[in-house]
Amino acid sequence: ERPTKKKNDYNIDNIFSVTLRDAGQVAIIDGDTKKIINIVNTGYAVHISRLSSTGRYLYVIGRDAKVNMIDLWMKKPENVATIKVGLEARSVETSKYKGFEDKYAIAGAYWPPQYVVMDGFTLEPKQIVSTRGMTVDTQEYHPEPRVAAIVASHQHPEFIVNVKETGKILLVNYSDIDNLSVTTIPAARFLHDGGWDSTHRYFLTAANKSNKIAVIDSKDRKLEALIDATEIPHPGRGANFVHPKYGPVWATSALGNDNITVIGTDPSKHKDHAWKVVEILHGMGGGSLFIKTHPHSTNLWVDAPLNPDAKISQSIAVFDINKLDKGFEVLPIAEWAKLGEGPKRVVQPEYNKAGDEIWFSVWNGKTEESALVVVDDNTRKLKKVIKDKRLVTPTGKFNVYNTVYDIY
Ligand code: DHE
Repeated sequence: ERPTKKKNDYNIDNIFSVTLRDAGQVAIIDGDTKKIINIVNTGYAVHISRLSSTGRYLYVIGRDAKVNMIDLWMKKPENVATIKVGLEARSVETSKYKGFEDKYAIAGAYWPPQYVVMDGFTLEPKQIVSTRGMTVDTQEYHPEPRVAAIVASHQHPEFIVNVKETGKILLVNYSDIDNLSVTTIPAARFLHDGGWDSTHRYFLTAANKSNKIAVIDSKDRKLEALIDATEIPHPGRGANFVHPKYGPVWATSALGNDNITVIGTDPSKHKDHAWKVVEILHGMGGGSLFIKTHPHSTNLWVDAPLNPDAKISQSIAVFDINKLDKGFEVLPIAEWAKLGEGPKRVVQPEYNKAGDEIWFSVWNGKTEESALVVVDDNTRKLKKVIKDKRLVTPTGKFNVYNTVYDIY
């Protein structure tokens, strides 16, 4: 009964899926009008959203390992399929390689330790694969290595799967789903989150408690580098920009200190700087989770929602990429939202499709008022506060276009 053509007038490319963590829902928001299109029920303590490669289907994962598939072509986007892939999970992704658009989805579980490759249209499980095995360094058996970040390769029909406790990165080739072939790349223990470099060839991912960034060459299917980064790097998907001195770079912030580690990513034209820490910037403080910029912007935004100082956790730092030595400006995002009591953590910057505005969640307690704050990227001035009693504990936000095309 799914529509055969788009049944609504929404500009799907600029829709945002917003995690409503403690409600177990996502808010589908029209990025042009800033109006809520629908609130869709999802899994418990819902975590992240990813799009199918055509942008039509939205996949959401709950911490209870429930995957919800939402059809953005419907008059009012709603769930069209759902499955539980285990008891606890954090990650979901879709096939993006040419010829496999919208064909497969994958979810990674914390418990049981496994990943599940599914039919992208029905969520029917095609392969359930255990991640149990030996650790990368001591070669000891680990009974419950959790699946952390998963990204879809643009170079081969593969999913790139981080197995946290064993420290191994799996390239799961879905070209022949019945005879699955998996390349195992040793990296470092405690793999967590990560993202692509600007060319979408290299995947940079944090082995967070090892204080390392692993770089995977997804084209040649090998480990390109292991780079030191303190203290507990936490990139989200990281931020790509052209450094005035070092050329193309990718950056991560950290949980344990104020470091923003900047790594050269261009082995062809800036060979000397490739896979080296070219600069360490200093942000507002530790407790940072996410960092973001956009190819059309010269701003680099760094949050710090887990910093113990409320002045810091309720603000955002913004650097000018062309004047990094000048330090950062602090914008009091939570204050702009004019909310009542509560922790009001400012978390996860996300751009609109055009790259001219940036959205922040002001993440308050479950019974307190939260908000989304939209800032004009050019002027760094407040553009809009989105408030609605249905916006309970907003955290992650995923713009359709930027998520489909891995723009960050
Ligand atoms: Fe996340 C991404 C795991 C707590 C918000 N988080 C991820 C990813 C993993 C992960 C493995 C990468 C997924 C991918 O790319 O495929 N997160 C965990 C945890 O294990 C942890 C530390 C504890 C837990 O019990 O879940 C945890 N995460 C949180 C939060 O408390 C956050 C801040 C708020 C919330 O909504 O729960 C949170 N995590 C996020 C967000 C992303 C994420 C917004 C995606 C960021 C992006 O821009 O890609």
